[in-house]
Amino acid sequence: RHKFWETQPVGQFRDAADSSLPDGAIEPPTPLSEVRADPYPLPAAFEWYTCDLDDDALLTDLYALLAHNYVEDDENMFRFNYSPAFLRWALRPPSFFRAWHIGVRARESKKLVAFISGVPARIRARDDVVRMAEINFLCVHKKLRSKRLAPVLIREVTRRVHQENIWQAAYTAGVVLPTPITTCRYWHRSLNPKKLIDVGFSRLGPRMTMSRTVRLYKLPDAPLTPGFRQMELRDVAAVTRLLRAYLAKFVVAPDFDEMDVEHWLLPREDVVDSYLVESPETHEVTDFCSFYTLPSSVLNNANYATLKAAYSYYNVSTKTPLQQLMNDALIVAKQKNYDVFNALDVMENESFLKELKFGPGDGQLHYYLYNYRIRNGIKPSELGLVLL
Ligand code: NHW
Ligand code: EN5
Repeated sequence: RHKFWETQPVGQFRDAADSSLPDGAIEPPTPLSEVRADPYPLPAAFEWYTCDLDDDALLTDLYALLAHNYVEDDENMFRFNYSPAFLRWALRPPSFFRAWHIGVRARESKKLVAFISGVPARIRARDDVVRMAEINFLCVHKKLRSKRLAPVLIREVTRRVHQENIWQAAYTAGVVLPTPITTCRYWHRSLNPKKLIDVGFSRLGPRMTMSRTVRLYKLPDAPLTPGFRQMELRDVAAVTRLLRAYLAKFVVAPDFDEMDVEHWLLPREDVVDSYLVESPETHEVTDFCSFYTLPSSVLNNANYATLKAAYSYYNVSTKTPLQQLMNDALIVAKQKNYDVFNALDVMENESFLKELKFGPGDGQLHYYLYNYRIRNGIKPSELGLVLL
């Protein structure tokens, strides 16, 4: 069934019933001297190419590869369109490894035809903080599909991760592989319902007119919570404290320090937005919310080329009710001209999705760990990790 995945240290479907297997590493690390020293062989027409994201020309090529060949929805109506600035941000967190930005080029033309990446992260599973790689942006050009290139890319990134003495990884996918730790649902909150309907992202509900729909999704012009403002550099310590305390509640979550928070959560225009509530009396930071910007190309539509989507990232409420905080997030996203606000049913998101008029999408997101078993998996509400 899974000729490649059957050979890998991941939860195998056949072990699912066996609850005697312990949590933690599936196989032990091997001595670094035993990690294969040279890259896996590629078909002769191709070569490995370690990408330098400082290089604007490379970044443009990577952007184009993904814009034309990355993830689509099940009806091929939309395709993720990560911006160059987003890719730089996503791939260069604190202590990133350049060797983990792995391209494949055609030997002759030097055209970039495939890619896979990893970034380092500390991820906690129950009480075990583990150094992992977060693997993302696996992509093979449409013309080179089904030739078993993906397993070569995955083996090669694994080898380069092992060379850094890291033996675990986290990744998400829309497809089912052996074996998800949990399966999440995408939810969508219309901000610009007319455009969403025009491009086929959503449909006019039964017994609904366009004007009733527009009214249904209307939002105030400005956030409602007193003290709601953008996060700034001076807030990093306070936000780190809030977030660490909050993420401690989940079974699987990142172990963020101040450097991580500065990188992942300080606002960057059209990449990541973060807001907090500073108490007007005590000036204490009590609540936090964030979203990242990931547009999708609209395929085959005469009127629109892109959909501007915000994706819920990390949110923490200690004083402002989470629903009110997220309503303010919707309001600022609307102000900034996003068409839709997306969220997964992770963390405590279930508590506001229906109330704030999110509807379930047709897509799922499966979460995976490599070489780390979590017996019986977890529920989406026990997951405190959002990958880009
Ligand atoms: S998920 C997004 C993945 N990208 C896309 O969907 C873009 C559009 N599709 C493509 O570019 C986020 C191709 O279809 C891809 C497959 C490249 C997906 N993950 O080359 P073949 C991520 O980036 C398996 C893992 O012939 P292809 C996360 C498939 O099950 N495996 O297929 C990435 C089969 O194996 P099997 C996937 O269509 C996580 C084999 O690939 C997969 O031309 C990576 C077929 O290969 C997927 N999304 O190319 C794992 N899709 O055993 C990281 C298919 O079933 C693991 N496959 O026969 C950890 C590594 C680090 C460890 C460190 C200790
Ligand atoms: C991880 N880094 O399927 C990336 N998106 O629901 C890899 N559907 O946008 C994994 N099909 O439901 C990515 N509209 C896996 C996801 C791939 C992309 C994907 C889904 C998620 C999506 C939309 C459009 C569907 C178009 C036809 C959808 C309904 C919205 C509606 C709004 C009003 C209230 C009810 C719901």
